[in-house]
Amino acid sequence: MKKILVLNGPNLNLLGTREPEQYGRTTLADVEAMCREAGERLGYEVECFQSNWEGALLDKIQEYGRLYKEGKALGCVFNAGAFTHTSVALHDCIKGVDGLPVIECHVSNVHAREEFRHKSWISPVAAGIVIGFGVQGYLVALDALVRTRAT
Ligand code: CA2
Repeated sequence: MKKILVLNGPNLNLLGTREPEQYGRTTLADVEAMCREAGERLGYEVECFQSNWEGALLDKIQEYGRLYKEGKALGCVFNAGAFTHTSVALHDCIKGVDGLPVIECHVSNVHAREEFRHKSWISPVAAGIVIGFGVQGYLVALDALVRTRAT
């Protein structure tokens, strides 16, 4: 069974615990369970990983770049959190893994928020973008990945 990575960046471990008006009340554990279930229904093994450390996110994307080349992974759904707006390293990494489809996902509509959230270093190297549908966006992104990339 091919793998799909659901990757979450800084502070997303706090999902559902604070700022419910912005991010809702669903916890990251709930989101991860929803993604695993949806993946299974679609015929994929979903691996979920969250880190507050940029380097750990880079390592995980590189690992999936290798799995993708070996035909063992389909792609990645990635909410890079605030690193979205700052990280040239994540941009370079996604570009560098050469082919691994990465769907950028955001819980909130970043374009309806502060101007510093309008810039994304991930968007130019993403296969697609899902923004502003709350935590349901992760499922939309998974579905889109499978619909467009399944072989
Ligand atoms: O809307 C999104 O998914 C974001 O990626 C969430 C990030 C934010 O920096 C991005 O601009 C948009 C924030 C991660 C969640 O941070 C929380 C902080 C407190 C309580 C709950 C979540």
